[in-house]
Amino acid sequence: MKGSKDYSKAVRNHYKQLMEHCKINQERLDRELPPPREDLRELLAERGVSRRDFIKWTSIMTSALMLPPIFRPAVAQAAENFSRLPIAWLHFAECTGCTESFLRTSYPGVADIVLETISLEYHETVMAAAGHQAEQNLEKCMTDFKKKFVCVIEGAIPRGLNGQYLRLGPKGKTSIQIAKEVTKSAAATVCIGACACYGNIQAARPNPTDSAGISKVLGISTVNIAGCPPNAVNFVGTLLHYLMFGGMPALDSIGRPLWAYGQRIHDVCERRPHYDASEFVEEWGDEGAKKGWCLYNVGCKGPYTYANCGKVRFNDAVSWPVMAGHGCIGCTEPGFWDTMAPLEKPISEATLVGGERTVDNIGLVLTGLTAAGVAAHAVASAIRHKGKDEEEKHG
Ligand code: FSX
Ligand code: SF4
Ligand code: F3S
Repeated sequence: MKGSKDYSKAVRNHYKQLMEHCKINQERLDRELPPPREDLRELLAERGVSRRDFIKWTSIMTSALMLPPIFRPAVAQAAENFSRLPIAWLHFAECTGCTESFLRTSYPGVADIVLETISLEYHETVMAAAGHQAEQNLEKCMTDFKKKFVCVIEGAIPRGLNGQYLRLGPKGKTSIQIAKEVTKSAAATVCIGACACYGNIQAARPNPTDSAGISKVLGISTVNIAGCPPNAVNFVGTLLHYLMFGGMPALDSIGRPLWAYGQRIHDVCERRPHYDASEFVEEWGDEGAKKGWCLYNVGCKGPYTYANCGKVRFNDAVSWPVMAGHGCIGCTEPGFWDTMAPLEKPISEATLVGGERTVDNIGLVLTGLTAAGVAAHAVASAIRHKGKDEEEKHG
């Protein structure tokens, strides 16, 4: 009994301290950040989102961020402050699907509306400026908000030919040069999508341009919002955390926020009872497909993939790939074009290490590193990234 009382007291103290930390940070941001550009309450009302729906959303985000309900008002305040955080959003080698999926939803939910308020100092897809004027905007952001703005990157960096596969802007700088310059002045770097995180399709075999993700090319820590495209909720939640605590959330060994990527698709999938009962779809449109059976035999890679797609879903939580009837292709995992291929067939047992026979064992082999990383990094919150130079300087 005494042990459990001590435990409850320790938990209460922990959250009390965390709340203090949150208050201090939110007060600091109030002093440091520019005034809000948008009134979130007004915008929500215009879009027909009631106060009640907003409160419900803040409750969902609070629990998704693994915080107790007392943090709900702080989450609401962070959402209202979203338009105060300066962002420079860079585009490299990619399809722009991430931006499209974030900014052009037909039935926007609260997360999409919050995202609409984002203070984009520089964003090549949506800004009106072009050429020299656009470059000046970026330089101004880097000077005015030095170490205060967040650098968001979409797209991989081609390293081949000394970076010359991708030259951008009026001065024709390579993506390597631009990424180095901007990330150095930023408070943190957030990679949006599998391309910026891990190279994705640009880096798929035989990778003729020698493309890779930002962290690998620059040797810096990045927060990786993985997926092709990723879920807007995971991006918004990560920035809410930043606005509450002044740092990024705890990450797994490959830079993904644990609150969003800490669980395996297969373990929270609504088709899992059919997997356990050995009820599988064998071909598209068969009886099993009509009955919503497990998609493993038509290539679902849910057993090897870490993400919250089944929980938060897409398009205002309407659906997600497995619910829509196609298996997960593992788009939140590094190198999935190569490691998860063929995408509509199960991974051959011949490619497995140690001759494992069950899906769960296969999952453990393929995701072993990730799982080990989750444990090792659970406590290591990436508070403001440090560039390699800085790390070297401070030893
Ligand atoms: Fe990559 Fe995003 Fe996939 Fe596309 O920009 S993650 S190819 S959805 O658009 O970077
Ligand atoms: Fe769900 Fe895919 Fe796992 Fe089947 S294999 S239970 S469809 S995640
Ligand atoms: Fe990607 Fe699989 Fe989710 S394909 S979107 S990780 S269900």
